[in-house]
Amino acid sequence: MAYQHILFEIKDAISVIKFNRPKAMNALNSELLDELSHALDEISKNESIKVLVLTGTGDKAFVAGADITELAALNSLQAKQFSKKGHDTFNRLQALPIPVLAAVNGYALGGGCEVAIACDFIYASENAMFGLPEINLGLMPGFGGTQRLPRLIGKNMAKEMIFTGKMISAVEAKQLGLVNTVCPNESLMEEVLKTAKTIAQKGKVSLRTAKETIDAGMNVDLASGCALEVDGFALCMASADSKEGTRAFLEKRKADFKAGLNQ
Ligand code: CO8
Repeated sequence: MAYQHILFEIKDAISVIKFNRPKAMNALNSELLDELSHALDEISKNESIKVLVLTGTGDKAFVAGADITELAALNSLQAKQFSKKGHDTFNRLQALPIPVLAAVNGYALGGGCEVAIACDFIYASENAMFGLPEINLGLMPGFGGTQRLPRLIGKNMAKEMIFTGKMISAVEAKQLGLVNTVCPNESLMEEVLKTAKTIAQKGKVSLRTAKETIDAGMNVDLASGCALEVDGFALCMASADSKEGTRAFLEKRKADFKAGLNQ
């Protein structure tokens, strides 16, 4: 597929997807969501990719939301379909069997904030701003914000952000646990890629199983979550990665995790 609205690169086991509609602050239109979905298909099929990074082109916006020009022309049924398309895409992003990191390099508003919080964690530049301003349009979040944000920062802080539509800075977002690390604007990608490279050196089976166990565990009670961990741990023990990792420790050398998922 020839991509018009995203840039999609793969280098050294790390894939970077850049939202690329700079004239519209990288706003998400239907075509962009289709392209993102297609890129996620490619990533799922490519065993060599171990980490995905999402960011925006330019230095002003990660993504400034759903495309309001497209949104304004929709009737209720079409809006439902558009919302469903966003949910399907972001659910697939969240369920990717590899870690997904958001490098938020400016405005992450509405659908932009929602795509960032569907990632495994967020690094933000100092000039990043987060918000769910749909209330200012007479709307409410429609790409997962009412569900993922309260789970991430707690119900009451999420309600304040959603009811007021106010933006918060990267530093405030870090204080809320929305962002892991705030970086100088010019070194954001360097910092994210450094972390992505560290993760890419780990075993694919243990990364996938840890991600699945954490995410599934968040939706169940503690005892059920712990039971998931017991099974996940046993699955990791059956992998060639665990043989390599434990042998490398005993031989006092660095582990070399080469095995793919089909070992
Ligand atoms: N959609 C379309 N175009 C946009 C968007 C957007 N979300 N955001 C910015 N743009 C465009 C502007 O219209 C402008 O275009 P032009 O140059 O042709 O006039 C260009 O980008 C630059 O924007 P500004 O001149 O406004 O730049 P500023 O630096 O002054 O302001 C802001 C930047 C603060 C990001 C400002 O543009 C803004 O507030 N944007 C809208 C933010 C917003 O409300 N986002 C939420 C959108 S709704 C949403 O995300 C719902 C998701 C769920 C949908 C469910 C499906 C039904």
